[in-house]
Order: sequence, then C-alpha cells, then structure tokens
Amino acid sequence: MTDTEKTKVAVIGMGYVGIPAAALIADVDGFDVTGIQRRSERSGWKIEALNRGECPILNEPLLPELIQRVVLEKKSFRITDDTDLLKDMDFILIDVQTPTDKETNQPLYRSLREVSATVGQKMKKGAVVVVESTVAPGTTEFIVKPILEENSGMKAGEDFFLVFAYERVMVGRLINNIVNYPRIIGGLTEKCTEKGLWLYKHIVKEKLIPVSATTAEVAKVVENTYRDVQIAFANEVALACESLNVNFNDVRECVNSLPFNSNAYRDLHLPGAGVGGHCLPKDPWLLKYGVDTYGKQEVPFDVIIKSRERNEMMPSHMISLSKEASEKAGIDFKKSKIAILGASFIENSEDTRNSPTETIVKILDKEKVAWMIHDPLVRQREFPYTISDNLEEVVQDADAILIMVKHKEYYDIKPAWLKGKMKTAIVIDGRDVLSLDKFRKEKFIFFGVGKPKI
Ligand code: SAJ
Repeated sequence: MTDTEKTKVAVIGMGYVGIPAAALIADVDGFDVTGIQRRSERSGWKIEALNRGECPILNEPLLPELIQRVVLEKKSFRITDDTDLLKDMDFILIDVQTPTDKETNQPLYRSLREVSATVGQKMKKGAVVVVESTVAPGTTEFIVKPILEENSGMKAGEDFFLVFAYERVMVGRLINNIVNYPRIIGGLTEKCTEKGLWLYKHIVKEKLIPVSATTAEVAKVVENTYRDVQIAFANEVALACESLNVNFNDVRECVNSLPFNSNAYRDLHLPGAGVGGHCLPKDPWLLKYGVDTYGKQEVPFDVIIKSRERNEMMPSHMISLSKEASEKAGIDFKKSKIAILGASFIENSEDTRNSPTETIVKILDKEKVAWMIHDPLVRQREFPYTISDNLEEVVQDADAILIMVKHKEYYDIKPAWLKGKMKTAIVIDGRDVLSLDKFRKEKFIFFGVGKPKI
C-alpha cells in the first residue's frame, strides 16, 4: 500500500492516553500515525525519547515493544511538535490533559481550547476530530465544536466530523484496556459516530457502543464518579469499623459473599489512605460543572460532593490515627519523625497525580512535624517533595510509619526488621498491607484504616 493510500492519523498529547492510542493505531496495516507533542518543560523530552523508540512510561506491559516496532521497524509512528502536519490528517485525536482547578474544581480548558483552535486552523475538509480526553458533559458540543467551526470556517457534521470517544486506560494496563474494554463512540451526528466506529474497530477487540457525544461525556464522568462514591462508602464503613473495633475486611467478606451473579450482589470496595489519580478526584466535579453550565435545571449533587469530601479527608484520618498512636506510646507527636511509605497515587506505579501523600506532607509541614518519604518507583522530578528509594534509610529512627500505597515491596516488611530500625514502634497501615496480629504480637502499636484499635 503506498503512503498516500494509508489512513493518516494525528494524536495530540503524548501522555498516558495519547501514546498507547497512537502506537496501537500505528501497528495496524494501512495506518500512518503522527504524534504531536509541544516542547513543554514537563513533556518536551518525550519527543526525542519516543523517536528513539523508547517508552516514556515505566512499567507498562506490551508498550515498550509496541513503540519499538512501530517507530523503528514499521516506521508508521513518529513524533513532532510541528502542528502544520495536521493539514494532511484524516483523523485527529485530541488527548491533552484536562485538569480541574484545585480550589474551584472548575475544568481548566486552556490546552483543550488552544489545541482545538490549532486543529481548526489546520485540518482539511472531511477530517474526523476525536476528543479522547475526559471533559465535562456539554464540552464537545458547546466548546470544541464552535472553536473548530470558527477556526476552519467549516460546518461540523458536514465539512468535518466530531466525535467524543473517551479512554478507559489505567496505569499498568494502558494497552490492555484500550484493546479489551468496550469503547463508547459519541458522535455529534450519526455520520460522525459512523466515522468514529470505523476508526476504533481497527484497535478495539471488544464491542463498540454508538451514542451521542453528550451521552458519552456523561457516561465517562459517571463511570469514575460511581467509583469515587463506592470508595467513599467503603471509607465511611471503615471509620464505623474502627469505632466499633471490628475489622473492615471481615465485614467486607460477609457483605460481598452475596452471590455475584444474582441481582442481590454487593461489591463493597476497599477503604484507604485516600483517593488519588487523574480521574476520580476530578470527574465528579466535571459532572457537576457540566450540569451547572449546560443543564436545564439545578441538581444538588449531595451524594457526590459528600463522597468527594469523605475521600479527601482520608489522609487527615491517617494523621489522626498517628496522633492517637503517639499518645498511646507516650511520645510527643510534634517531636516525632514520620516515615511515609509511598508517594504514587496507586500501587506499583510511578504516577503521582493527585497523590494523597502530598496532602499528608502538607498537614505535617503545617504542624512542623519531621517526615521522610519512601517510594521505589516515583522519579524525583515528578514529585515536589524529597523522596528516597532507600527504605532502610527512611524508617531508620522513625517513630511511626504511614503506609500510603500498597507497593509490592511493603508486603515483605517484617516486624523484627522494622523494630530494629525504628525509635518508636508505631505502624499506621492505610492500605491493609501488613498483618495487624503479627505486628501487635511484636508489641507494635498498629492502627489502620478499617482496623480495630484493640
Ligand atoms: N482506591 C481506593 N479503594 C478502592 C479502589 C481505589 O481507595 O477500592 C484508590 C486508589 O488507591 C487510588 C484511587 O482510588 O488512589 C484511584 O484508584 P483507581 O483504581 O480508580 O485507579 P485510576 O484512577 O487509574 O482509575 C482508572 C479509572 N479508569 C478510567 O478513568 C478510564 C477507573 O474508572 C477504573 O475503574 C480504574 O482505572 C480501573 O480499575 O481500571
């Protein structure tokens, strides 16, 4: 097949979403993919790294070999900061970050607006623009569409096509989730949806679900809001268990014993030291913003907002447990040294976005309590606080350890090893990693989220 006959695809934003999507499409015969990445401080280095066939994301099964194959062997994927190339593209995927303001929880669409304007200026007639980034319901129709039309002078649905097809990736399973999860294809019009279905049938092995763009936008944020509420519920139950001196795990085993394949099934989630990541802390606010901005009537969102607040308070619950343990040990919390285990937002990953550990450090700094952080994977340049990958050094002379992430290394920590290093034997387990019985038998003061105090 000659180069001209190939379907040309641009993917804008070489992040957790854009890189696997681009590499998978480039691996399909008949497709040629250009990754577009601006030379920003944080991510500009990825352009050269990817063009050398390197994978900028750690610990991603399948991704390194896939990138090598499409960049170095097939030469069907190259990365650039040159947006002029957008003019030749049949499909343009917008995979830029869509963060929310930490104070107002409003979406920050600067990147999305800038990229949409550039795409509008450059795209050719008949191009299919696909937004994969998570946005508030209403954004595709009321923000992206007008910007594309104004900058191109073309009409959406006729001269070009617009689709919202959100990603469902998760660090550690980026390729798996794109290929093996059903994909929602939300077109602005039926014709737009058809265009989206054509593209994704080449990389998605599971079913494709055609809906309207706004339906897809609601589904996306609801998927994560649902999980956030589920986790908040588990956190609230965990607090009740601590208060009643029962073990959350026992309660969860009972509750989830209802048969899974019946309508009576329950899926009580896991409580923990907090809810981080790029999805759950922001998507509930995107749902609210979409309804507040484009909805026809008010929705109070009590359940969703209370759940968000519950999850946000879990790091401070870890601190309260640590204070209670210090009192029990007869030491002055203010003069103690806290070893924080885990800086990433999720186990066995270096991803630190919205990490609950950042909240812990802010609280300790405010109370002028000394701390050290251990993480086996997080690169220092990705985290604003000093991290060590030397566990022994971090726990040495510590009065308490706070387990914030269930990295696999932490399951091997032995009471005797820890006791020999720590000044005071306090463990606050935020992720149900260590055995309460084993450590209490070795005279540790052991508290944990959802754990009985006695
Ligand atoms: N967490 C809990 N209790 C739980 C599950 C998670 O406290 O029962 C915490 C984690 O420690 C983490 C945060 O919540 O700090 C988020 O964890 P997550 O498992 O939801 O990981 P994410 O944020 O990568 O979630 C993504 C989401 N997928 C997309 O946005 C496409 C989420 O909807 C998926 O359910 C999840 O991946 C997945 O399991 O694939």
